[in-house]
Amino acid sequence: MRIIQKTWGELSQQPITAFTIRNNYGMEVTCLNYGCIITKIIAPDRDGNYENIVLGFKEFTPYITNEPYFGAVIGRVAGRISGASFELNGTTYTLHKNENGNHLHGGIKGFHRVIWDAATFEIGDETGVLFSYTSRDGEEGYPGKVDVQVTYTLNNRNELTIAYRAISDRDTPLNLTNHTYFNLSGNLKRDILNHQLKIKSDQFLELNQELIPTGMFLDVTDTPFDLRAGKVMKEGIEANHPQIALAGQGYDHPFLLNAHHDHEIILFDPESGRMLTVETDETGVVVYTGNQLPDGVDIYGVRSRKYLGVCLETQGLPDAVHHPHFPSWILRAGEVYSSVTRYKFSVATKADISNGGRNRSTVV
Ligand code: G6D
Repeated sequence: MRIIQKTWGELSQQPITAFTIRNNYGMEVTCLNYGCIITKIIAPDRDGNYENIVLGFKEFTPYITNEPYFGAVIGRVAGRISGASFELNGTTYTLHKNENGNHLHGGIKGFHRVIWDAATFEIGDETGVLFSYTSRDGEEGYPGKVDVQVTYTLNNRNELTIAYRAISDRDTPLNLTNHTYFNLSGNLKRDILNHQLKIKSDQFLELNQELIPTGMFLDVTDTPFDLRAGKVMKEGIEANHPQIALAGQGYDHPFLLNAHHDHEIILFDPESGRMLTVETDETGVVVYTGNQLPDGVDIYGVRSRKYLGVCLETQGLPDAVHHPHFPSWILRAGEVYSSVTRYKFSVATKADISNGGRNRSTVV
């Protein structure tokens, strides 16, 4: 297991460093001290071919604005906050409006667009980077000074763990996620339409025209959102359903998870055999199938287009500050915010997703 770091760019006279963590079997994760952005994940297919399985840019400059939020940690609050304002402890706070008068993904200069301190570590067979950042009181309109830590850890079982930890000196909203787009075909040979996705979820959130939860939990039964037995993405994306249409003909929806750390989210590409199992302690996961990916942008030499990648953004339910019946993500002063999401990369030799990839194996 080893970690290599190199200067990959510069911003505001500060070096941007790329950290490449490589385990004993050839799997690699590359990430930046800017936005904690994951720029590459190199993982094997069923024939042992090690290829990149995430969307990103081949140089730093486009990451400075990063409209698609490729690979980034999102905060203070993932998702949209309706009207870019909320009330807390009798005070109304106004946030930066960066989409249709609403606040999206932490605002104009959210966590995806700041430079984090970084420290590498090797503990046993675990190697990683500890990113830390202090969000000042009033940043993007939020109350409180918040000390945030995000740790990326890779082990020799081809597992990438993202651990989030934060503490604030005042009550403040906090709902963190990672916005990596996965494409298990390898080097973006194909889009994700033939990927299969399985999620242990009986309910999803209805969205309004601005893609903000209405507050209604909808039963997935007999809808394209029933992913409990696994579904080919193309089947769901092409379904005739108002919520699929509203999101730009695809998924962009929060799912309420029935289970935690129990193979609750499985993404599988039958052609390459690559399987990604995501386990989390978070309440939900936003599935976004890249419906709004811009055309023609260079993504590692491939022209970007709809459905080139799928995001599995584990997080609290979006816009919870305006829905008292959603689990709250108000971080109380002095309390510790702690969340873990684990990404397990394997190959399914014979299985398909319906039996949860029980035949899966790691090429290690
Ligand atoms: C679009 O609605 C989607 C979001 O869910 C996504 O995070 C963003 O593009 C990158 O706004």
